[in-house]
Amino acid sequence: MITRILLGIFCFSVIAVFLSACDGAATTPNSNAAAATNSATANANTTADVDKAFKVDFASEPGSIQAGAPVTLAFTVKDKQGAIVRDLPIVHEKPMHLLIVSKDLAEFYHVHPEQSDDGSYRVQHTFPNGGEYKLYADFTPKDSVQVVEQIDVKVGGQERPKEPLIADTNYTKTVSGLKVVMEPEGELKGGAEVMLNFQVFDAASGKPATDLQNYLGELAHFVIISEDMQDFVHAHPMSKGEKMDGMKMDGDSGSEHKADGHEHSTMEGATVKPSASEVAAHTSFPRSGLYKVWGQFQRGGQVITVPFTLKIAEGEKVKAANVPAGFTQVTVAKAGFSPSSVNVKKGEKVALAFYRADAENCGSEVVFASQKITRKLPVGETVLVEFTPTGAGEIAFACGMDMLRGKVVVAGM
Ligand SMILES: [Cu+2]
Repeated sequence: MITRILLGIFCFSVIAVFLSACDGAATTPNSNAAAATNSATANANTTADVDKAFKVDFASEPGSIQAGAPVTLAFTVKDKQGAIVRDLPIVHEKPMHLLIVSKDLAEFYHVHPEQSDDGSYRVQHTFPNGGEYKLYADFTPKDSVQVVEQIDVKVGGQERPKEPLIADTNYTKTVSGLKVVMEPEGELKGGAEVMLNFQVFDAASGKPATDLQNYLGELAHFVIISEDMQDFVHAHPMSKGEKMDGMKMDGDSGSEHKADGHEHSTMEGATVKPSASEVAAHTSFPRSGLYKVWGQFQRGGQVITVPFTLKIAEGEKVKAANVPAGFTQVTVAKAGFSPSSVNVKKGEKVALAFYRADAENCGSEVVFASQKITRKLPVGETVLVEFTPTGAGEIAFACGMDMLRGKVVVAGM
């Protein structure tokens, strides 16, 4: 069965001295946004009432999954008309990313289904234990935002005792010789934007680890899941020098993710530069409660998964929209601008009241390029934009990252 999707948003950045000339690589989480946009996937749609543009039929072979026995997990992506969606664009080197997580968040697997002749995406997996698991199938259909489908599965066989989820009091973890120190910057509270800084060290020498390899085209991958498993984020670092407000995303649907976007990555014949030993993730946790964060790094050909558990405090109540008479409210959320198209008559003033209810999207700015209007959109503030169009036609607006898009349609007469 497919459950409701709820995602957070991520804008990731790598801040590291050694990292140069990266050209942007932040993919964000997402989910079933109804609107097909060809913007990058920075925004997740969390509302359950949005029509799904895509659905996923899941099947396992054999049908009953047993602990210790290999099983094939098959995902068939279908569009609104029920037609099978083939040849999903490659994002982070794969057409589909599958995260398999046990209900207690203790087990975590990141695997990659591949397309088979019938159009389904399949991967073999062996669940080590019986019990309940959740599958997150993460893919980005052509001309769509990123989609994350959540699927619950029950695995038969011996169950292990549940591991309690306990918030870390110490953010230093050592896994497979890699010491990772996480330092959150900003308050860990629901809806607030926070920077998660990660420093990596060689555990044996204590020196910064500068021999990280690109894993799926990135220096690090982060998956963040809430205690109730509803919020899911699959995020990647962004390049140095690009800030959240002005960053360009390279996740444009249809475009292949650049595996060699980082200069330190392995270029044939070139000297491999040291990798960055610091990675930063700009994100926000949608709600209060416990979240598990898995950082994935690759070193010496081995993928190292480092888990953290964070306690997110209750956030502040966000002010409601305050729309003056005569203004049309345009809400900025993960699914984009709503409404995304506003009609006016020629000669009439355009009066829009932009309102961003949460930080779970990257829409921190609205830009009307043709009008030379740029406005910051702080969470909970109602921001008014007024201008009088000079002629008929469409006037586009977008978020600062050009991922969320909308338009004003000026009728001829
Ligand atoms: Cu993946």
